[in-house]
Amino acid sequence: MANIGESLNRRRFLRTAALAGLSASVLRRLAAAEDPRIITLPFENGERPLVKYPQKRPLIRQTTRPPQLETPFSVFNESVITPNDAFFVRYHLAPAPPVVDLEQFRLEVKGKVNQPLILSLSDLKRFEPVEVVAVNQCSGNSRGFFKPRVSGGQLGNGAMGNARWKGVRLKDVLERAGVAAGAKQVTFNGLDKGLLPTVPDFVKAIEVDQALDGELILAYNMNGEDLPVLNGYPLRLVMPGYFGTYWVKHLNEINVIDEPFNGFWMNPAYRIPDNTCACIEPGTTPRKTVPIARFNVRSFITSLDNGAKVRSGQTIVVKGITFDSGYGVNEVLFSQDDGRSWREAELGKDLGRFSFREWTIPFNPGKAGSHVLKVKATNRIGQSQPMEPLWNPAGYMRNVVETVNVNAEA
Ligand SMILES: Nc1nc2c(c(=O)[nH]1)N[C@H]1C(S)=C(S)[C@@H](COP(=O)(O)O)O[C@H]1N2
Ligand SMILES: [Mo]
Repeated sequence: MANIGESLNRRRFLRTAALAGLSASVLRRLAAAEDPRIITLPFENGERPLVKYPQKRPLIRQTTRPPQLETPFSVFNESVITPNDAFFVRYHLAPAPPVVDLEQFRLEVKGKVNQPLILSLSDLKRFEPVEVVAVNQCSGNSRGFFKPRVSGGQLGNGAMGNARWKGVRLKDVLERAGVAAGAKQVTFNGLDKGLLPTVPDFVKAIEVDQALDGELILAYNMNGEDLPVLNGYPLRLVMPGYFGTYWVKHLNEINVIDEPFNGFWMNPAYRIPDNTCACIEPGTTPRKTVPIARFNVRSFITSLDNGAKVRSGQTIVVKGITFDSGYGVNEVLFSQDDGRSWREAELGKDLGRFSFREWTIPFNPGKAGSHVLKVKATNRIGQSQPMEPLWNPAGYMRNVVETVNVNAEA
């Protein structure tokens, strides 16, 4: 069944690509290969085929047009840095990814600047290079767990990844252009476009102050390699600590503007209830919304799957990951009795405040039977995770204390 569906989707993809006038070599480069395996995400209708795209290992297929791929959760147990070939992929507009010819590629910096710029990738590489290890996470990561369910991609926990990004400071480029007095926001646009002119182009906006804070990077390199095609080749915005929606891929246009930008992908899309929990009573509508912004705190057990078997009376080391928006997680608590008592886990190597951080703790289940494990992180400003899931209509920002059930056997 999966194979038939896959080849149908592939044919449709090829037809779309042909419509968009893509060359045969590009088609070969972007075509997805079938994979007979099915992964079942742990919620209703969670069956997903694995699919292999160029530069990627088999990943969980969420959609085909445009390609949207989720990272199998086991990858997060293998390394704190997510390999490029396992990194998730999110697009809004089909056909994607756009075809990029590096010779022709230019980044334009325009609008309310003293000196508009048109930069090739080699021009950009002459700015001072900088690196940051940072988590990219989709706003809708874990949406499939929402109850009541909400519309949008029914994602498991694999729409996130942690990479070492290298590029140049957005601040340095904007200062070369010279931000004019009265500038308020900066918008970012990539090369991808919808097939029909009625589809709103994917453009994101941030405040000028933020654009100039020195932390945002125009990245051309990911984990020591050129960006994979599906992760934004040749250039993307990296906005550490902020949800992936701002991390515009195939970035070719930066526009400085003097009034608030109100495009579709800032309003009505990608908004959260305007309160500290970004949550409302399930099934209701928020009175006021604001654009989604920084990550909340999350932590996961990665070394044990739900339903795993362990040996009674035997001590093992349980391992996981945690992250926040850059304040830094300074406490990870672990419970093996369904949250009645907690012990502090040991934090692993610090790769920087925007990175995943590993944690470990010895665990002895004691007697045979089922045991409910939980993990809860807190950051330096006291932000933590709720014991019960919070709800909002777009299915964003899930960060409930995660639970893993294990069975101890003699
Ligand atoms: N050009 C472009 N950039 C984009 C998007 C897009 O649709 N087009 N989606 C955004 C969203 S919502 C997310 S979560 C991240 C995902 O990054 P990734 O595909 O490299 O994992 O890309 C962002 N940048
Ligand atoms: Mo996203």
